[in-house]
Amino acid sequence: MEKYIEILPEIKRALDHNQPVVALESTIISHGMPYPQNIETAKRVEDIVRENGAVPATIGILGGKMKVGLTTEELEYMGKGEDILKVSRRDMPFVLSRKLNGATTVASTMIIAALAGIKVFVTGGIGGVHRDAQETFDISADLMELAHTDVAVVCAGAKSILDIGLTLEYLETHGVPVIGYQTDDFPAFFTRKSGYSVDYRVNTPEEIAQAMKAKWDLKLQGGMVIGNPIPSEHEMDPQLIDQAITDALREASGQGIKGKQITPFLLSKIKGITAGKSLQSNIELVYNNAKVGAQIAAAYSRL
Ligand code: PSU
Ligand code: MN
Repeated sequence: MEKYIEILPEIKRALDHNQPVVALESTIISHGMPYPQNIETAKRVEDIVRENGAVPATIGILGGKMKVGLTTEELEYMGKGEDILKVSRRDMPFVLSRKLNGATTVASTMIIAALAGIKVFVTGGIGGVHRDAQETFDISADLMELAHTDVAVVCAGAKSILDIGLTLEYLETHGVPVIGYQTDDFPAFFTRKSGYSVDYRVNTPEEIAQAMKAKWDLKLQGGMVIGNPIPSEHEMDPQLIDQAITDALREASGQGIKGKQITPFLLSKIKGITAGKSLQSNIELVYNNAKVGAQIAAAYSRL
């Protein structure tokens, strides 16, 4: 395994001593946000994780090695480099064997976090079932990973570029619990409510940690989705964001954008249409997730 994975000493030490560690993904840095806000955000997220009592572990692949924890130079390269592939589960064997560079999605970050022994992972939003999946079969590998890999994912729900109802159905089929952190409504990323209920509302990090422990004590394989709504003051106007999403989807279909390109394409279009407001909301919701994720990791390590 040493051939493939490199864990920063500080993170290794924390894991060896059962201290809280929070995994962070890198696709959000390389393909989800523009430079330089991507790097500023990634650094601030790490600080917030620390301020809330956990050690941050930003995950990515450089020179064919899975990195658990990135140095400042590596993190900056993730945000600037032109040769950073978007890497999900199916891409990992080749990015490793060809010694390439890659940003990890929710799916591949979960795989690497699990290999390192990290139980909590913070991101912005998970991938899901796309709106026209009946025809395109476009269902993110993130969902399958949540079915199989034992990592809890803190997110602000799923964006309505996806079909949120079908995404929740898929998670139910695969036995993935969907939790609302201090909410009954599954959050819709830019907005606090999607109109779909969560399976369980949980109000404290301690209670989430206890449910994680019960799940894995029982060997109920797989992850958990913790939906943490964007703070109200950073929420977007639902009509504005809906219109932006509709326009972006129309443009994507007009240009024949498909597969792994679709999410980055839509995010960048939506940012343009909303004059940057969506990016600001995106950044704020990740900060909020970092805080809650660190608190959950801290509670889990106390059990
Ligand atoms: N949602 C965002 N920003 C992102 C992503 C999702 O708001 O950057 C990324 C995550 O890394 C997620 C991935 O795992 O997109 C899903 O891509 P796909 O649908 O191609 O599996
Ligand atoms: Mn897809």
